[in-house]
Amino acid sequence: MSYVDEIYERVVRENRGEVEFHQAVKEVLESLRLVIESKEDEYRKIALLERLTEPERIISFRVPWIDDNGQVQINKGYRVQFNSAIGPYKGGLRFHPSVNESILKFLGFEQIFKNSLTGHPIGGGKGGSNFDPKCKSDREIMAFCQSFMTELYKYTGAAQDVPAGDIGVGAREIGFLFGQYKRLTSQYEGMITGKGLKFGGSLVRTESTGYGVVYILEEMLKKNGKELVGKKVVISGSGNVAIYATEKAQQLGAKVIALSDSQGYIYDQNGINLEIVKQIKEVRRGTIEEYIEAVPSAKYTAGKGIWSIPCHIALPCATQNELDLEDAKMLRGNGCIAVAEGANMPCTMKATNYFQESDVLFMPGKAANAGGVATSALEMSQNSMHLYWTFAEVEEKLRRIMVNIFAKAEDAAKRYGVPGNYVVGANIAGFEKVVDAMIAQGIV
Ligand code: NDP
Ligand code: 2IT
Repeated sequence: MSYVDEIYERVVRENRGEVEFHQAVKEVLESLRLVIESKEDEYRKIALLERLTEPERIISFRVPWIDDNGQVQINKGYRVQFNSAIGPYKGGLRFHPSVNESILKFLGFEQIFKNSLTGHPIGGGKGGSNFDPKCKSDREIMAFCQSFMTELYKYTGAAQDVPAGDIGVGAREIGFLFGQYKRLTSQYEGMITGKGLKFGGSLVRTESTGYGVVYILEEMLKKNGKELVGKKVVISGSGNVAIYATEKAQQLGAKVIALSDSQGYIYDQNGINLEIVKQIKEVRRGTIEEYIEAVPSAKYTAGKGIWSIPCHIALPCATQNELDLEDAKMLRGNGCIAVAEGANMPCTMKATNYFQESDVLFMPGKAANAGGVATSALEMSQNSMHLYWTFAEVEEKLRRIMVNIFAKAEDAAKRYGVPGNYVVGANIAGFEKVVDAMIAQGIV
């Protein structure tokens, strides 16, 4: 049996029921097959893939907190420290009821290669809790964050593990988490990113993931003789990534006609009014349905179905496995020419394969959404130098990083004889650096 198949079977056997983790490993290993088969004996001898697919450490802990009724609540907290070959563990924290070890292992595994692609010295990690921040008061959020950090601080630090936001974790939560870390350690250091601008945060970090998605999309279109101007874009989600992908797409001349949330989606044929969405989602923490109160000509539909809206470009920016084969066929049938994944693993493997087989330009999440963590790395640099760059400086660095990631993915795909396959290209380019570092550091 080939080394790739053997390792996939081992991962399934030893991580029972962890379907998201299996899926992420399969997607990466399948696209690395060519590289791995060329060095199979060498890699087998040093158990390279066994080590790469086993987290260095998983921390799991109890998070007790008291709600506004005086009732004690208990949640599960985790940090998956997956791989530190090229730098301290780096990756977000997700607060969502669905969070479990499988989801955090898939995210941590993806993060290794994504972080490598950015060109910055950051390893891969991810963490979070099954805590649901929806409908909680600010005091409840603070109580939860303080309790969560009271365990997590033992394992984090600027040179050790640097968390950030993800689903359900934004500026408010990062502020509370940072405040508690400082209180427990008496250290004012860049141990978390996405901080407020008045206490160590970087300009552009809020916008960076969404902006980065559109920068790399634009580069992919350009290199394939197409352009973004005038294109109709459908974006799923209406959180941090979706909002700033919308903003940059609009700035660059595209027309965003639909957004969604976990309850349903809106279609506005005149183009989304983003200020209204920001008011609803960033200020009031409401639902996307409220958009039609402000824009009665727009249409709201409850439930799934956003991918049935005809568009030229689709940007899934909500969550994993939100776009399946049927959705992919519908998009292609309606004239979609390009897809870039703002979320982590939003397209199922069948959908991804379908896009590639039917010549829809496809940029995978680990390249397309790497602008967020790349800007986190810029925040870490600014923190350690005790200085701040301007908005324009950080944005230009982000743009260049995204163009560079495109070039790396394009180059690796060409080197391995699959030009235009940015899934294979991004995985190989991310993998090569991590593997060289792991080999150089011996058996650890
Ligand atoms: P937010 O919490 O800001 O927004 C998430 C959005 O997706 C919301 O609109 C939410 O709806 C919707 N959503 C969440 N879960 C589900 C679900 N199970 N089904 C349907 N819709 C859902 O998160 P982000 O924007 O930060 O993250 C979105 C994606 O981008 C995630 O996959 C994340 O891992 C990825 N990502 C984030 C980065 C960042 O810097 N923030 C960086 C790189 C990737 P509702 O409002 O109803 O909850
Ligand atoms: O998935 C991701 O890359 C993130 N949620 C951002 C991680 C980070 O450390 O900025």
